[in-house]
Amino acid sequence: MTDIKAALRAQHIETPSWAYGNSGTRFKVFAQKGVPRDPYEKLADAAQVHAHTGIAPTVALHIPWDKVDDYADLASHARDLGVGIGAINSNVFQDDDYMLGSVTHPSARVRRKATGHLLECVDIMDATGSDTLKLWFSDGINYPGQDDLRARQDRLAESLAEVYDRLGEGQRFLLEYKLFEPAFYATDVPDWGTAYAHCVKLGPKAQVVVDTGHHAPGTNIEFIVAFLLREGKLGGFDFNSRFYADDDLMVGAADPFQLFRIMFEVVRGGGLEAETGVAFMLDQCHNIEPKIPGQIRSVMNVQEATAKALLVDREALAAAQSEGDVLGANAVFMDAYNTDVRPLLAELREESGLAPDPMAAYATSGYFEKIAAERVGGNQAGWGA
Ligand code: LRH
Ligand code: MN
Repeated sequence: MTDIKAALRAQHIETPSWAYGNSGTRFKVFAQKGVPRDPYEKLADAAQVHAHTGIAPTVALHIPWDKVDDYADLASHARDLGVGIGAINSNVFQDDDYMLGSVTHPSARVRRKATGHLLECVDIMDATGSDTLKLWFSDGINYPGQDDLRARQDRLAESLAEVYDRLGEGQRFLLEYKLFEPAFYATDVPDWGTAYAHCVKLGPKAQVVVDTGHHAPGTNIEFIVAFLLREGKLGGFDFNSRFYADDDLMVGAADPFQLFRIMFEVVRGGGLEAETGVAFMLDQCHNIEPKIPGQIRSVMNVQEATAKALLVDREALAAAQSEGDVLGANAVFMDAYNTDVRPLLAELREESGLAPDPMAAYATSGYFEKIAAERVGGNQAGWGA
């Protein structure tokens, strides 16, 4: 049990700055009380998640949603709050110039502009001390014939190579794939294979990020995780859950068993080891639920799935598997999944000087009442879409 506790204490989950702002769908973005008005306040809210869970020490930024005059000052503000700046997310999906694509656009001017933004994000990494750039491209087409699928891959590869060459010592980028939306016929980075192929061509500083909401229904995501880990190309996760499409709901909320199966392949593949460098990031939107408790619950969902994955009796599983004992092997797997790990995690938190129940601790902390009273006026943060 000691190793399991050590692995759980070493767990590191990164929360996204945009989860603390207002979000919604094309139908409505609902405003909530106490929502931050700037990246400084977003960091303060993220620090609450770390304060109560103990395992969320970094925050991913999204540019320009988190644009500030002085990124070094923002990073020192984070340190004062007891957190750090994590991945820098580029945004080449919210400018009118990008209607037909960004780095894949037919126009060289638009491609230049988009690649320029990606390079600016590396400058921001230098200023914040971040080692990870996360690249998601909304690029795609809506109608067959609208553009040349192969030419768009050439354009994408050219831009990625330029960004790759700009990366400094210890820096990397993670290429994110997504099956569809906002493009509804062909997306230029639609699946893990496309992302993987581009990353293999580029080199060791390019890895793949698995957003758990970006697959076709029925996709075996844990297989993709096992494969990418084996190839040393799993750079990280954008954790969330979905019932239908890219719903960005709380990770583990829609399918906790899938999250367990994913975390088992992470554990089995050495993905929890720090040196493997897998970034466990949340990428969610709390459209109707309170933001900070939503993040705390999400961190706890990943922690619970990880604890269950660590409890799988690997020897018994390997023995049953080698004997072809189908039901025996499945039973070993399910025993771990059906184990209530909440007492273990409550004990672990108390041993780390934290309250056993982070949700209750936050609810009685008075923090929400404080920000709801203080954060009046100004523009609440959001996606700015
Ligand atoms: C795209 C995505 C990407 C982010 C955005 C917030 O759907 O998953 O990771 O840039 O959400
Ligand atoms: Mn994502």
